[in-house]
Amino acid sequence: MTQVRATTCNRDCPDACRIVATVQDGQVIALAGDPQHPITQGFLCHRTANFLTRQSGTVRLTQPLLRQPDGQFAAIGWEQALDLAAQKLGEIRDSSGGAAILHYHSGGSLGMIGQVIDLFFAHLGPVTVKRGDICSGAGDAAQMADFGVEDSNDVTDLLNSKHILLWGKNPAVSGPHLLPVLKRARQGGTRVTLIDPVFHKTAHLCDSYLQPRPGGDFALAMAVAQGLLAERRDLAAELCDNLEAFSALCQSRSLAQWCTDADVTIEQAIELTRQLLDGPCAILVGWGMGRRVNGSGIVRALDALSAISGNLRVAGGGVSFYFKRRAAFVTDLAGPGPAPRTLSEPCLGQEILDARDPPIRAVWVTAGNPVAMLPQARVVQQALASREFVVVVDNWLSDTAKLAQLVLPTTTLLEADDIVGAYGHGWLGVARPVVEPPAGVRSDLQIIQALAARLGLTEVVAGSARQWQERLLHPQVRAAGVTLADLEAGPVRNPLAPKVLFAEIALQTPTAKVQLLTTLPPPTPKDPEYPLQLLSLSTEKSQSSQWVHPPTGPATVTVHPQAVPGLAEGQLVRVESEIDSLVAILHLDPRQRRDLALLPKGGQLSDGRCANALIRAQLTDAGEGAAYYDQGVRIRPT
Ligand SMILES: Nc1nc2c(c(=O)[nH]1)N[C@H]1C(S)=C(S)[C@@H](COP(=O)(O)OP(=O)(O)OC[C@H]3O[C@@H](n4cnc5c(=O)[nH]c(N)nc54)[C@H](O)[C@@H]3O)O[C@H]1N2
Ligand SMILES: Nc1nc2c(c(=O)[nH]1)N[C@H]1C(S)=C(S)[C@@H](COP(=O)(O)OP(=O)(O)OC[C@H]3O[C@@H](n4cnc5c(=O)[nH]c(N)nc54)[C@H](O)[C@@H]3O)O[C@H]1N2
Ligand SMILES: [Mo]
Repeated sequence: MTQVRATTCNRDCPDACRIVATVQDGQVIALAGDPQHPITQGFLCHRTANFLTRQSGTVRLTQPLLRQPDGQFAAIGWEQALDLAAQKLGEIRDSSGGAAILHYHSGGSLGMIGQVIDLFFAHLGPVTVKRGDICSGAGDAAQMADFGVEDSNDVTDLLNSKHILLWGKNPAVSGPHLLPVLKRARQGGTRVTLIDPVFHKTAHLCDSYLQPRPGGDFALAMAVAQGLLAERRDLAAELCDNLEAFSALCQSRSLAQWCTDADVTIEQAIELTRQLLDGPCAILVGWGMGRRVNGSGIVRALDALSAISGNLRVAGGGVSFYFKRRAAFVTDLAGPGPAPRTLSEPCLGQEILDARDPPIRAVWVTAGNPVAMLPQARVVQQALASREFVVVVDNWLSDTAKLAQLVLPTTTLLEADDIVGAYGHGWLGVARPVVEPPAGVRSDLQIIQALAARLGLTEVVAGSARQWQERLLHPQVRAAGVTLADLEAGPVRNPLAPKVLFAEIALQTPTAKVQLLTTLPPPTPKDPEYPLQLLSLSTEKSQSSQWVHPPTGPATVTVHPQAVPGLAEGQLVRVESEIDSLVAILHLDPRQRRDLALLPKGGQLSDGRCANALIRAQLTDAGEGAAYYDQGVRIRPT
């Protein structure tokens, strides 16, 4: 018998789509996007449309695995696995304290029930956790500093824009459900401009395209701000603090100098100024741009452009970086106290190695593949491989799972029972299993509850998935008339989400004014030995390290032909950084800048495709992010 069942995608993606699955005899046979969902609009991205390769493919884990004395994994039963985990964690906590256990929780699932896992570890210890945010830390810090609140105008408000600046953003790959909105806006006469050092697919649906130097956006913003201040100074004074210091910063170089620094023409900067003055003009800030040593400074500069041009509080304007995906949910499940210690996420490998009194003895990894995805992959690998007890809860044998003592197989996005918000729009959804997980697979909640039962913490995490969903739906959302049953019936827009952010909500800074930045961020690092900047960016073929088809053979490195004189398309090359190198297939693309080398994000170390093996752990200027994209490399023949 064939049935159609709906769920919400829980991946780390701005779109949080509603998926319609066709199920036959307990197997999912087809996946599609829900045509009724206002954002999903009936289509799925490549990686989710093709998820069945992972759902029932050979990568899928269906039994707990325990490392044996000979170094190999052997399948074991759940009772044995959980007894061992409870015994080891209990023993380490009792003898060395909770600080000796690190719980690393990343973005494999954005379901809100993930908080219950954190709650368990808070009661077990509290234990050591990460601090900082490799994904959006720099931009989050920027928006919090400037506005005291981080949220966006409704996506459909873009239909009110006269101009849209896609600033360092590639929605065609990283969040394709923005594209229908952009297309509709263009049909209504909106002009869309892309500002991105990398030429990519999204450029094809824009009216104009600027290709600044990577990290040159700060200089470009200063050039634009000069023109805006000349026109809108009085308005800026009303809305913003620090106007004098900000103007002095903008005037510290000439227009020509800023443009040279950004590697754009003066005409291009003037055209952007014109668009911001000819509002409403929306700035959509990509997440990628913040992953630089000046990333937070760049986002602050873009915030300033929106504010001083008068676009911040108006329909069709705004400077959107993030939608408050957790706003409809309870996020303060109280543990018994703060973490005894935090480790910086961008530097996690070294921080684990350096931790003392107590050292990190055990690591529990939830929904993350830190070996492949954190900077300095080999150090992360070495740090984890040298711990006494590493447990990875995942549904495939990732680079990180490969070095664990114990691997616990868990559910996929098609088996999730959870509640989800989105960071690219304001709609909420529930994830309901469209099929039962295979025998031998347990959800994160089941795993943590079974562990809690062995460690005397049953009560702390008790409750079915649905009970937790009820508990986690925010009382204010209920007060606004939205229930869990409503979410189960179909997508619901978060009733608390603003349509035009600062027209409805006051700025949350101490003076209720925009805090303009007053200092220059650090310069982009340059090393003449490694002249190409490595950008390892999202690809439609994978979600971080979760590839549709696990790739084999060398990765492809893309560069401008003149960046590698004498080297030919398709030849094998060595991509070298100051810390490591990898072999790749050369692809020449004359549309790219001459100072860039592009690798896909998400390659695994064990496949020889991991960009993070080359990337030194460096912090962003604020927010404790990872400056993934400020790594110099060079390319040599093999
Ligand atoms: N298919 C797919 N989709 C994904 C993901 C994936 O791995 N695969 N990952 C998900 C995750 S984890 C996240 S956080 C989101 C967002 O994922 P991101 O990959 O951060 O996506 P974008 O926000 O589009 O930002 C990337 C863009 O920033 C640009 N950029 C980099 N440096 C600069 C710079 O100095 N200046 C300017 N102007 N631009 C710059 C890059 O060229 C790129 O086009 O997407 C999610 N969606
Ligand atoms: N070089 C480079 N590195 C980057 C980036 C980059 O652009 N370039 N981007 C960075 C960004 S933006 C991010 S957000 C991070 C992402 O880094 P990670 O969050 O580590 O990304 P994934 O590789 O997707 O790992 C998530 C894991 O969770 C598993 N998983 C899926 N569902 C579940 C579940 O329900 N339960 C459990 N327990 N596990 C589950 C998946 O199988 C997967 O192995 O990577 C960062 N790393
Ligand atoms: Mo991310």
